[in-house]
Amino acid sequence: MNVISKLMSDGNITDLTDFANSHPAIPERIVEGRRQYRTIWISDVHLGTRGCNATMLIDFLDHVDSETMYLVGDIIDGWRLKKKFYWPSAHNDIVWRLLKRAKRGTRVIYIPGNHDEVFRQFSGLDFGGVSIRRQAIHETADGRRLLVLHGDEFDAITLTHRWLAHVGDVAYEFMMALNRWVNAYRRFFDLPYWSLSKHAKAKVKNAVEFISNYEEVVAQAAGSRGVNGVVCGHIHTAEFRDIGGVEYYNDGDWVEGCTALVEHFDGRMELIHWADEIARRELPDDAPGQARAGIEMMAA
Ligand SMILES: [Mn+2]
Repeated sequence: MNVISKLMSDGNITDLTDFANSHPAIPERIVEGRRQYRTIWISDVHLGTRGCNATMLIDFLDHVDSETMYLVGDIIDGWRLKKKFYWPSAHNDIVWRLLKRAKRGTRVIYIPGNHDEVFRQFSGLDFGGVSIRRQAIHETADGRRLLVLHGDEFDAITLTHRWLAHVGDVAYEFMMALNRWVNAYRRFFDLPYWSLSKHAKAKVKNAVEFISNYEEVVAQAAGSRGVNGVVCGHIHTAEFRDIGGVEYYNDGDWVEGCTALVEHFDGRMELIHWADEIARRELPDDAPGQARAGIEMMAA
């Protein structure tokens, strides 16, 4: 079943339980001893676009498990789907994997973003074991309270729209296409995945200013609500830093960065860069330390 054409044609969301009972095109990998986390946060997957790194996300989902999983928005890119329908079976397989873990008992909380805002109208409801919320408060194992939201709420203040309009949709698309070419080339020569715009963003002064301004505004808003920290996505820049006593976490994206935020069972938080994890996994166990360090540098 193609879950997205079903949703778009008759909006029948109740069939999702049946969908979780069907079979994915890419079979789930049987990984012995999946990594266990207390909580996992992912966002900005942008299913329905060519930019989405579905292969990497499927690999991630088949290697990890958690008691709770937050989908922090822009999981499905409704904007682009409306313009041009693009839905490869790998994207269906991701939805299947997410619904499957809800069915297996993971508490899945979906906080729609601006690209999947069509789901915001279902806030407060539960479908196929997935709770849809506008935002959430997460309590860590050691009792810290974290506000979880997508983050587009702050666009008006941080002028994201103006910044994005300036950079332009077309330029971004071009960059993503270039990113795919660079990485196809790198794969051919057995080089690890490398994010083009991650490097470009770090070089462009305006982008750096915009990002730090955004982070401060979000942290300040969270602080005024009396929580210890905030988890968001939206700007595709994974980060963890203390801003005026408020923990700011951004779980990044699965377009280029391929990152997830996790909470360990003792409440410790960690940002996981999945491309690095794959590079590490593919290294033979007896590889000399120097080669290992080299790969980590390239993947950084
Ligand atoms: Mn967004």
